[in-house]
Amino acid sequence: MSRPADRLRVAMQKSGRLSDPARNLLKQAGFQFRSSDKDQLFCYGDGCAVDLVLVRDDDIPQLIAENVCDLGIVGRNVLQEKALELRGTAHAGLQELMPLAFGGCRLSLAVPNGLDWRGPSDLDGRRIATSYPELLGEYLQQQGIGAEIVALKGSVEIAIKLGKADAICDLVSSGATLVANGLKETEILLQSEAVLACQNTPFGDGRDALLADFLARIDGVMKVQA
Ligand code: PRT
Ligand code: ZN
Repeated sequence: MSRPADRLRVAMQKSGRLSDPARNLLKQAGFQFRSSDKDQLFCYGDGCAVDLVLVRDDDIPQLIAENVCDLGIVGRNVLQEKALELRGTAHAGLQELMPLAFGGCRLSLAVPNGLDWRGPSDLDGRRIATSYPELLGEYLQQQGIGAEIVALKGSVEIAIKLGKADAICDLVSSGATLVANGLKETEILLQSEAVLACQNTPFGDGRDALLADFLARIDGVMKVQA
């Protein structure tokens, strides 16, 4: 896709927890869209210079890092995990522009209910299953804990029952999933919510003014809701 400098391309989740609130936010900010194809993966701005790309949330940071999209609406958990993964590469430089006050959750450590928890150092020499190996790795390093990270794409909460891990590091919102799996939350690594993400350098073309207008409109909606 060629990149016109007079339009902003925003990546957001196609379907999932963040899709409806993200769409509502853009609607309230006065942006309207029409789909270009039956899969509705690309939506053109209707009377505005903002277009949407609808993808899996995990792909959003990379699309921004590679300049395929200018902005993204994504969980801080996904953004920070990818930013750590891209550290030191040609695609480093992702940043959070604005928290959006929906999609709230936390990335936490959890252990079996029966385990007597004294503190993070209890994890020394243990195996921890997670879909966030970078964030967990950084935490373990900061805490000086030598634990093995078992990276899993999903179903992290059953890793202990399956004998693959002694603890997990996963997203928690109500805590019901932990309770259902006989686990207790012990440490919070990251408080997360949906955020606006972009690169940490100006575009250097017409998109800088479009971004300023976009942010002002989103900020206006956030202030009304606060
Ligand atoms: O298909 P795609 O890859 O786009 O979607 P996805 O399935 O990866 O993501 P999705 O829609 O589940 O979540 C998108 C984002 O929503 C996450 O990256 C978080 O930023 C945010 N979010 C908020 C959550 C939760 N709350 C949440 N509770 N994401 C996941 N969960 C899961 C958690 O992983 C665990 O399995 O819900 C379970 C725990 O919930 P409780 O309420 O039982 O504690
Ligand atoms: Zn995902």
